[in-house]
This record gives sequence, structure tokens and C-alpha cells, in this order.
Amino acid sequence: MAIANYDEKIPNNVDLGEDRRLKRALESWQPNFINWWKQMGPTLPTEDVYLRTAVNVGRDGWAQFGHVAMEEYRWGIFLAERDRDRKIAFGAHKGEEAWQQVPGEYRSDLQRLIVIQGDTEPASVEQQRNLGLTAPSLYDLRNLFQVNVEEGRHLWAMVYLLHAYFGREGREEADELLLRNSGSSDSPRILGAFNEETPDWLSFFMFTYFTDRDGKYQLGTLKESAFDPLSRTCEFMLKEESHHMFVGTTGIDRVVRRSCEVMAEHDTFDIAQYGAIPLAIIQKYLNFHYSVSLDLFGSEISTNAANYFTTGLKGRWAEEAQGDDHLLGSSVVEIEHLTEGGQITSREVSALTALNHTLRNEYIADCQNGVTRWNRVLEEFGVDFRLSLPATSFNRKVGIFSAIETTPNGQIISAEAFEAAKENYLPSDGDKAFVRSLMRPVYETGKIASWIAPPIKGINSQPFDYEYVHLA
Ligand code: BYC
Ligand code: FE
Ligand code: FE
Repeated sequence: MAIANYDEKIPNNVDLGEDRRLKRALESWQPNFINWWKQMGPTLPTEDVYLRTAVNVGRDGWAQFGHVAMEEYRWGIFLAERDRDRKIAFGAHKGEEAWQQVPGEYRSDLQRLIVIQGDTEPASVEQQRNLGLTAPSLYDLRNLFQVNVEEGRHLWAMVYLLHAYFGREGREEADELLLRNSGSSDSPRILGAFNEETPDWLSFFMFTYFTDRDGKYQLGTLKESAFDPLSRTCEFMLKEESHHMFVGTTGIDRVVRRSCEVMAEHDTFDIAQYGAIPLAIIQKYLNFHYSVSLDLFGSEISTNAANYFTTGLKGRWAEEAQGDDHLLGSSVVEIEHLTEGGQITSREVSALTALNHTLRNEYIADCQNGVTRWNRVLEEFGVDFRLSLPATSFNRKVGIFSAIETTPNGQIISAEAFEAAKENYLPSDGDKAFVRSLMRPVYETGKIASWIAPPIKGINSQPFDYEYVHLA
């Protein structure tokens, strides 16, 4: 295994020092990245932040913690260790050696997948850039910045692949990744959810729970890729992703807990007046973030997905654990179907074209775990309310359900009826303004905002009242 080289300008375990051209290309992209970070990254000025930095890929310790100035964060290029015997696990090339180079015939598809993945990473940093101004505690502020710097590192990971394997076109795409911007009207980010706003911390926790979790599943399928450098890159990124989802899971848990405490104290559901977030608003935020995240899986029936699989570019979740022939030549699955008469039924389709749908189902089951966990808090407090995932058909812009409107329960309604009832399903302007009104920064060590409970423990065995961030 290559030993992580930490003395170089760009920390890496890919022997960057051995490849002068590649190193120079990346070093000339680096100032553009720093420039982008300064323009589009976190707006709150800080002295330093207690951050985790990836330093190696081995089993015993891949990260170190310490206070660092964010612009000096060591964004590095780390790929999981190479398995020299790795064979392609699925598709037409099953059993062949994993590719160390890009086969010419798959070049444009692979490049496209890497660009889409790369585009989401800086997009999320842009979406979250103002949240530091209203953090509920220094602990939360630190977690926000941790997520931000690691999404920056994931951008580096994709840019490395583009520079190292896709020549001039790859370098051009790498430049474009810094030029598109979340929410921009003339050059938006590629996927829908990454052009939405993340204006408050409830949105941030929902985003890291639901949207980072799409990342988990997409990276999981790219980890299976026959193109070994992509596979190894995604494997390492997944290690960092688990903390992002932890921030979401525990963040929503703590919001729900605080709401329960205030409800118990005042014996009412009507807790907005006491500076806590009513459960109905939490449910509406959940409805929004879940439905836009479902859109990230693409169409239920997708020839793109079938081709990616057959050609070996993108596998299934836990491909090797799937107990079939890994070819899917004649398998079929049941998927939802919209009849001409406008009813939701089901039908059988080829498993190959339904891969987006199958992956989305794995994702949905995983999302349910968080809901179950949050509902345990409600149960613990004896509160007669349960959070739930809305129907797959609710509020969709991609796939078969984009043609219709349904209630969160999945009942089909007219576009007019949806418009009229929308405020009951999705955060209204009033709800958003209310949540925004609660967002006041709490920067004193050990203190926390009114609308959220403190965490059970701190980061890396530090206490909650640790000085996680020194403001400028
Ligand atoms: N918005 O066959 P279809 C993360 C396009 S998140 C806009 O239905 P396909 C992260 C599609 O590109 C993980 N356009 O879908 C999380 C295609 O366009 P072309 C990100 C969309 O191709 C938090 C057309 O519609 N990674 O890492 O099977 C923070 C028809 O496509 C959307 C990936 O997504 C949409 N929602 O699947 C930070 C992995 N959906 O080609 C980071 C790479 C579809 O006809 N991407 N379209 O012009 C892919 O695997 C696939 O491109 C998709 C779409 C799963 C996204
Ligand atoms: Fe990421
Ligand atoms: Fe993430």
C-alpha cells in the first residue's frame, strides 16, 4: 500500500509525487478551489475549528483530530487500499480483472457519473454556507464545518479521478465543478435537490439525514464499479459519510426530544410560543426533504441504469451479497404503475431496467430506521403523535409520479386540490419564517439554543462544553 504522503502540498496516497504532470495539473486547480471556498464556502469568520482530517486509509486510525484554520484544512486524495486480485462482480465483464484504466467505449458514461457525483459535493457546501451564522451551539457549529470540509474533500476525490483518467476533457469538467453554483439561474447544479435552499438548521439536519443518505447509496453502488480507482475512492468517502448521517439522525432526535420536553412542561402541542418546534412542522420538513431526495434516484424505469449495470460501471448495493447470477438477464421485479385511468397499481418489469427503483427501495427501508428511532422519543414522553415517511408518490418531480399529485398518504388528488392543501403537507412560508425566527446563534461553550436538546456526548471523547470552535 502507498503510505500517505503528508509533506506534499496535496496530501495523498496515490503517489502523486511520481507523476509530475498530474501533480502540476492538480496544483494549478488548487488555488481555484481555495478561491471557490473563500467565495462560496462558510461565511462565518473563524480562527480555528476542532476538525477531523483524513490522513491514511489503514484499519488502525485513518483520521486525526485537532484545531485547524479552515482555509488551511489539508484536503487530500485518499483511495482505499488496492486489492490486486479484485475481479468485476457483475454485468457483462463479470469475473474479469477490475480496470485500472478507463476503457475507451465507456469513457463518456464514466465521466458523466463522476461529474454528477462531483457536482453534489460543492453544491452542499454552497447550500450550507450561511448556517454558521445561526448555529445552536459550538458543538453543532463544529459538526457543520466538519461536514463542509469533508464534502470539499469529496470534490477533490472526484477532481483527482477527472484529472488522472480523463485527460483534457476531465480537466475542463473539473473547472466547471467550481463554476456551477447551487440555485444559480444560469448555471445551476446538476441534480434538483442540490439547488434547494438549506436556510435553517432543521433543514440542515433533514438534509444530512435524507440527502447525504442518497449519497451513501449512490457511493455504495459506485464502490462496486469495475473501474477500480472509482471503486476505491468511493469506499473511502463512505467512511466519512457515516458522520454526516449521524449529524442528521441525532440532530432530528434532539429537536424532537426538546419539543417533547417543552410539550410536557406546558401540557400542550402548541409549543411555538415557547421557542420550540411543533411536531407538525417537523413532519412537513421531513415530507419535503424525503421527497426531493427520492428524486435523486432518477426514474423507476431507466435504460441508463440498465446500461451502467451491464457495462460494469455501477453495481447494486452490496453487489457481492446478492444471491443471484449478477447479470439480471431474465429476472423481473414488481414496481408501481400508473394506469391510463390515473390509478396506482403494480406491474412486472425487467429487474435490469428497474435498478434505480430497487436501490431506492433499499434507501426507503434505511430512512424508516431514523423515523422509528425518533418515534421512540415520542413514545418515551407519552406523546400521542408519530412521525412518518410520506408515500413515494408524494411531491415528486422525477419518475412516474411526477405526472400526478397525491397526499402524503398516497391518495391521488387534483393539482388544484394539492395547491389548496399544500400548506398542510409542506413547510409554508409561515412555518419557514417561524423556524428562521428561532435561529439565533449560541456561541458560548456549553450553552444551547431553546429549540434543541444537547447531544448525549461530544466529539472524539471531548465533552459537550469543549471549545470546538474559536470565532475570529
Ligand atoms: N435532477 O434514467 P434516468 C451525494 C436526469 S448525493 C435532475 O431517470 P439515471 C451528496 C439524468 O441525469 C449522490 N436531473 O436516471 C449528498 C438523465 O439525464 P441525461 C450523488 C435528473 O441516469 C449530500 C435523465 O434525467 N451521486 O453524494 O438512471 C451532500 C434521465 O435519467 C435527476 C449520484 O447521483 C434529478 N434528480 O439516474 C453531498 C451518482 N434524476 O443523461 C453529496 C451518480 C435524473 O438523459 N449519478 N436526472 O441527460 C447517477 O448514478 C445517475 O445519474 C442518477 C440518475 C442516479 C442521478
Ligand atoms: Fe460527500
Ligand atoms: Fe456527506
